[in-house]
Amino acid sequence: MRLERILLVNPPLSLTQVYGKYASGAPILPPLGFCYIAGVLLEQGFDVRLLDCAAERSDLAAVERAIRDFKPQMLGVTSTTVSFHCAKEVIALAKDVDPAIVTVLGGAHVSAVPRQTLEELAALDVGVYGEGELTIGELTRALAEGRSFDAILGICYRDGGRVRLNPPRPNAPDLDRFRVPARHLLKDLRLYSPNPLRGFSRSVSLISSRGCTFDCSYCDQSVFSRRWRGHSAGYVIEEIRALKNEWGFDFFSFEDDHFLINHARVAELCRRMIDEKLDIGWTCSARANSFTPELAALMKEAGCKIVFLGLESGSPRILQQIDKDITLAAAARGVELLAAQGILTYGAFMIGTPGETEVDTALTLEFALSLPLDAVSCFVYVPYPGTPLRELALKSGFVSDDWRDYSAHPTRLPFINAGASEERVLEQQREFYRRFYLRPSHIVRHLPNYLNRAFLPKAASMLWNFSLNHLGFRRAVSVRPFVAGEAAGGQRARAHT
Ligand code: B12
Repeated sequence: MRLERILLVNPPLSLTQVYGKYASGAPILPPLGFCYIAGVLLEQGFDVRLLDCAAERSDLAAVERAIRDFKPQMLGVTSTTVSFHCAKEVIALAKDVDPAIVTVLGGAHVSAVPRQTLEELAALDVGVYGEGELTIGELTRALAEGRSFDAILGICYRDGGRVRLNPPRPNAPDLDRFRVPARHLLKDLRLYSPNPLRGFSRSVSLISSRGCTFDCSYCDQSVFSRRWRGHSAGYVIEEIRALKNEWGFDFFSFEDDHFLINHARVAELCRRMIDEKLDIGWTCSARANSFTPELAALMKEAGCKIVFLGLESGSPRILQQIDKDITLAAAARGVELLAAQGILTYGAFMIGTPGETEVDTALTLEFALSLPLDAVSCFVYVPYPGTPLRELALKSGFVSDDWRDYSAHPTRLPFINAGASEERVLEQQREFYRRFYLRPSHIVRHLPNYLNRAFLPKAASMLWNFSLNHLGFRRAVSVRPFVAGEAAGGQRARAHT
């Protein structure tokens, strides 16, 4: 076929759909994986357009306009499980507008359940599962040359009336071979909001490594597997330098699952940031027991301001059940060590896991209150497909088969333990936030951050929403509508590490 124009669409998913009533403090980040894919396609010489509906606040009508104006021969869509229902709409729409468009879906959801995804979505021609760069290159070449797809690793596709699942593609051993993501295709990098701290003006996200070697059973590693690969320090420094010099970014958010897997690499990166006087701020996610005092001190000197820690639970029994491979004492030591260095800590917790009792949940709140954490998230457990813990969830209670229930802060829980009540779990979540954030000591300590001029409007909106959610006004007021053109973002909220 003649393959010249490729439209890439990140589906229209609003922050409210992802974060429910906690949307006002939630971040919008660039779809980096998609930008890597776009980079490969540009390098191959295709005319590529990228529509990030989530950030641009575009709806299906905008997707339809883009298809009619640009007339792509291929539509690429990215999706997690949370955005899968929107991806379905985009793909079905594209086929309605032009049945000849080849539709391709990549990302976390199709990577976890490739065959099921094609079976659920008749308008989808090809699912790319796992790392996408090499696969999309081969797929486009096969399409352009009219070759069959049967030798392309890492895809699931329709062959006549049958769905075929080809074997997985091994991850590329050398990450540095990939070009930096084609962020320039995004409409406006200012639409994205990893929040800069006081003293910084513009922030941006980047990935310095892929995969994680730990076995946390709630975590979906379908894309990159439980193997780890890192970019070299030189590659990362060059990416930072370009983002700083060409775009003016001064705050960098490393979105790696676990930034500290290879200490030598992090130490080299930090030393180069210091020696080359990059003068930047940055943040990363890591396991709480992965720091040494020396490394934390070096990170601080290199500009590290916040570390996100997936602490998950205060119940030793639950920690063991989710294969977190950490003790409470070790987790606490990590938080204290970072706090002693003056690095802010953000702890992500999770409640409502399979078999969890009220005592376990109470232990989690107590643990959070006992630590010198600067901010927290309390997520309700979601049984993402492809995760080992989902198997236990299926045996322990109700598991929703409607993907629309799978969001960061669901209002209709996708998993409820047998005998537990949805209302009670959500009440425990509200209590968690109330007890953590309304402590006078916490408010006093963080007052200077809330008085930061750049953060003030956001803090006001978060405070307003917090009052609605936690002081009982919510029933009188509907959830904030999704307003086109509205600026969004704020403090980070996630539970990956
Ligand atoms: C950064 C991040 C975020 C950011 C922003 C995400 C974004 N805009 O991309 C924030 C903090 C906002 C976020 C929010 C959430 N996240 Co998140 N996030 C991540 C994280 C840590 C990195 C994403 C990334 O940039 N990866 C690097 C790139 C290179 O990988 P990639 O995006 O997967 O893309 C590759 C392939 O998937 C493929 N590909 C992707 N799209 C396409 C499209 C085509 C056409 C093709 C051919 C290929 C292709 O090729 C790419 C290059 O190899 C991942 C974990 C991870 N390591 O990926 C979790 C992850 C994606 N998040 C996850 C979750 C659960 C969430 C939340 C629900 C979490 C929460 N509790 O808050 C929300 C929902 C957000 C949403 N809109 O769906 C899960 C998804 C699981 C699932 N089955 O859906 C992951 C996998 C974490 C985990 N291990 O469980 N997240």
